[in-house]
Amino acid sequence: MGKKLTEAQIERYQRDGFVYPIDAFTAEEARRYRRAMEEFEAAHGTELTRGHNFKPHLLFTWVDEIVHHPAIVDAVEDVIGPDIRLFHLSVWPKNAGDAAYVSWHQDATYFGLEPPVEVTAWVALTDASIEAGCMEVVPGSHTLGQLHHAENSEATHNLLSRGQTITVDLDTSRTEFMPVRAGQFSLHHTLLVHNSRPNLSADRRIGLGLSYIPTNVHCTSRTRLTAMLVRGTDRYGHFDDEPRPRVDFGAAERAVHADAVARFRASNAEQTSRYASAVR
Ligand SMILES: O=C(O)CCC(=O)C(=O)O
Repeated sequence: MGKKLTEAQIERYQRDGFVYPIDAFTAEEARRYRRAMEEFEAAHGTELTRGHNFKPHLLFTWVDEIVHHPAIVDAVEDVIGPDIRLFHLSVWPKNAGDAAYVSWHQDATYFGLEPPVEVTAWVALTDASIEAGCMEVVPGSHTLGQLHHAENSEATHNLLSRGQTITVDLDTSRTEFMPVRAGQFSLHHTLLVHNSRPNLSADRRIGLGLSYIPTNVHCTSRTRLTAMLVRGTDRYGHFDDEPRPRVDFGAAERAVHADAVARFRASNAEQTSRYASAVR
């Protein structure tokens, strides 16, 4: 038995590369978080979607609260150990009936993490059913290593920033959907092959993808990245510390966020060209 996961859940993560559903908070708390997000979107006339969806834990105290939620961090500790940094965070919203989707990919592709040890907790702020376009995974694909991806910047409905898609033939005859209810989360391995289809339900589907790494993992980019120490100690110093937000969308918070996102995008671009020259 781990801190949060059962032995069977830990084994499932190791064998299949994912585990779900896991309880974090109540549906009422999920509604509170959703309200905070949508009030911000309405006040600023913007949606926290592609282009505006990176690292909001540096801007909003309510996202910071989720990043540190004991149920989530305990489950993460069960699969990557006690010294944990948050490497990245993306918001994944799909409006009711819109065409947004996510193509088949592996998260590791442009992260440049060495060793490639990273787990994403996908936390649902709304029910993410099969109809609403929850994630779909290829069980066991985290053991295939890094697969070839191609970019498609014209795929405007693809929520991935570079429209990257796996190009090798995939056996998708045995996929599994990962539906989760508001307040629940799933965990998936950085090399797990996954996608998600459009939201055909009558409500918006919103999830937060929290990417955690053990502190020994480093990024191979020349750009030095930021990451938040969430639990334990860091004896390695591979990242600059990200401070926790004190107020929502304050001036200091916006400056920290802009710097962290700029560095993340620069690293991503470096990894993209390195990846392209390595695989061609
Ligand atoms: O939210 C989605 O539909 C996809 C999320 C995803 O690809 C991820 O968290 O890695």
